[in-house]
Amino acid sequence: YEDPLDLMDEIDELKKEKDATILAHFYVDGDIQDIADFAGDSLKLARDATQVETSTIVFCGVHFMAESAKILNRKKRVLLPDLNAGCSLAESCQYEPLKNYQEKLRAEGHDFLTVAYINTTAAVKSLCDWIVTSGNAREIIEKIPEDKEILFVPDQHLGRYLSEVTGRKMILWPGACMVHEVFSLQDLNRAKRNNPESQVIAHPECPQNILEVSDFIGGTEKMRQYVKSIEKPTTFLVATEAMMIHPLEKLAPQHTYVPVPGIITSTGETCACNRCPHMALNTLQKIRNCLRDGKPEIEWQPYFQKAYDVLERSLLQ
Ligand code: CIZ
Repeated sequence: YEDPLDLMDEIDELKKEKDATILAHFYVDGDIQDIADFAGDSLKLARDATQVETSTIVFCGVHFMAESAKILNRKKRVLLPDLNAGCSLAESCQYEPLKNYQEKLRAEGHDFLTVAYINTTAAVKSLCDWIVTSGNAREIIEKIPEDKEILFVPDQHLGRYLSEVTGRKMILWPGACMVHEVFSLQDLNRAKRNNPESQVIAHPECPQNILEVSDFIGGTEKMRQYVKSIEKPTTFLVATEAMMIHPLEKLAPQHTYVPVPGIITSTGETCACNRCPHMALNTLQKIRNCLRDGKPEIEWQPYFQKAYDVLERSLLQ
């Protein structure tokens, strides 16, 4: 066991010594978000990464995020505290099956553009025309010419939601996020009943039945803006990764936040199934170790150049 406060001091020292900047996603532990130089969603962090002046970036998030930071900053050393921090969505859509599916669609006469959620590998990004995040998806889809069909990968729930709000028909890849997929309508309805007057804020990666009973739908940054815009103390039932409550509490402490499903056990304990096991692999100890040892590192790969073109056009212009 190592004292978290000692680890934080050590990380501060190592950051200076190794010329490093720490970026942390809203889904990692609150302690890590607090010691980070930048915290945010993947859109903001991809942009922040391009402003970093130090020679090293430590990306506290999951693999595709650190990979995107490397792609956008080829000359920097990008470290990920645990290389096993993957993503169920990225996993669900691999390079070969997507390439084959695109070829099949073309052979059938479809005239389409491929839009990928950022939760994909660099190899998959290199097959796509646009990359979107929950923060800019609508804006990018609205720019796509009406005469083109859209193949949306890999999140079927986000794709269905975007198709509904933009009015664009989409061919959907059958992927889903392991965290958002498991919220149960019954648990949510129980939480609503136990918290009268509450509002449900849900991530668009949730299935349709959850979105249908939600008062606000948006990615993590949009959730922050929404709770901040409400002055009256309110109880929010939060249907996304449970660590998101940390930045919400910091930004708008007048409210009460209940994770969904946050009250399902009879003993009053919260359920751990709304934590992403990959994001949870980021710990203070591993951050200290990766700063100290200079690894694990995301190495530049030849196919990153094609992924750079699409990422740069989609997120930075
Ligand atoms: O875009 C991101 O960072 C993810 C994975 C969720 C969100 O809405 O911020």
